[in-house]
Amino acid sequence: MEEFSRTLNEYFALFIELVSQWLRLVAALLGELGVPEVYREVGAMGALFLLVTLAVFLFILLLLRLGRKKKPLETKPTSPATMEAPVVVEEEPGPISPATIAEPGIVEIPEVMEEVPLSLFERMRAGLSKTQNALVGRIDALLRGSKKIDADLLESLEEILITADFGMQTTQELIQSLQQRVARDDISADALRHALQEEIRQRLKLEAAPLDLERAKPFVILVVGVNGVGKTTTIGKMARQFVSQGKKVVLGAGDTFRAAAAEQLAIWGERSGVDVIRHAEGADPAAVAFDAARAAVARKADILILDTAGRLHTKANLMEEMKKIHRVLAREIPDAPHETLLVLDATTGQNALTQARLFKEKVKVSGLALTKLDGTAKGGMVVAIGAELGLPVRYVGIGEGVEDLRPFDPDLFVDALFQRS
Ligand SMILES: Nc1nc2c(ncn2[C@@H]2O[C@H](COP(=O)(O)OP(=O)(O)OP(=O)(O)O)[C@@H](O)[C@H]2O)c(=O)[nH]1
Ligand SMILES: [Mg+2]
Repeated sequence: MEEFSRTLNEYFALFIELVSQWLRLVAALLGELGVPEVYREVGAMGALFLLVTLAVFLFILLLLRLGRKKKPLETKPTSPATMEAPVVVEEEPGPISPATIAEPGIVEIPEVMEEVPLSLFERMRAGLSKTQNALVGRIDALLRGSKKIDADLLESLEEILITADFGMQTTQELIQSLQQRVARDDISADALRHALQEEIRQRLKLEAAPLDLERAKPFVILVVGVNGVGKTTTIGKMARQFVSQGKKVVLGAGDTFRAAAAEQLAIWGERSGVDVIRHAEGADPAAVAFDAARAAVARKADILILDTAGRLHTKANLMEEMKKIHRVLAREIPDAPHETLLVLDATTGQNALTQARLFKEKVKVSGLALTKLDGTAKGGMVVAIGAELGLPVRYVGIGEGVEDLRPFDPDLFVDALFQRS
């Protein structure tokens, strides 16, 4: 301790010596410059003060620069909330109420997702996690707990399939084919699991023609469905994906029922750099279809996607309106619409199946988009809908990001669903 205070004293004396030398030096310099003696000491003190201030300033600057270099690590987004918040603020256009817009900020999520790249398979798995838990999780628990593959086990399996919304018809078909296999051979639990997986896969592989966008130019997609199923959002995501594939896209805001609907589509259009043809609220949707078809031809678009107002299949006048849109499109572009895409909300389970059946009776639906699969444990309806209606599932929605609308791939779907964690 004594030694320490001695060293401190020495340093202090050295410091005083340095300061007085500095003062003497500067005073002498000022004398050389002809400064009167009374001012020399003050001048030397002032110069010292300036020097110390400069040194402190440079030190602070250095600290700030070091701090800024470290910043990216500290501000790395850690939760979806922190990632989304600034985007919503930037993107949301003033006059539109958030309630009417399909969460505009969400469209930026894929940019965030790119930082943590997920493979298609992982993305599909994540999107199907609720169904996976409720279906495959329960099936695995059942098979683990059973010593024998017998009628009781198949009955429990049947109940699980019904709960996951495979529907009565599809469930019974699946159980019957499993019963036949069990009757034929003495199969193991693993073989039964595999057999079910393959039966499901087979039912998803319909013979329907794939969505061939090259078949016509412009290829016209008419999007229909009841309120709130995700039509406009699906169109926005499709447009963005098509544009990124180098296609020229035109959108038609055929939902003239609400002013905000055209606005919602216009925002998606703006984001993807796509032209949106729109009329005033309350205008005839067939007139929008007409103008959109003309614009798509004139602008040499590859794809025209037409949005429509959500409608109940039970409302005869609305269904008539749809037929008129069909007629107008066909008159302007040969064979248009080339695809009538019925959008269904997967969270509504068997209700969606009923909707599809009724829509199909009224308009020539050629394909389905099943949205919100991420929000339901009833993913079995994907199988039921394909199998019972013979309609191909073109797209599935497994989240709110642009990349979460996926062209439907039966193999990827079944593998993701049955993958053991
Ligand atoms: N989680 C999830 N949400 C989705 C998905 N697809 C659409 N949505 C949400 O569903 C809501 C309704 O979507 P819209 O596109 O406005 O539905 P719409 O069918 O156009 O509705 P109307 O124009 O009123 O008939 C929005 O909040 C979307 O973000 C999906 O795959 N997953
Ligand atoms: Mg809409």
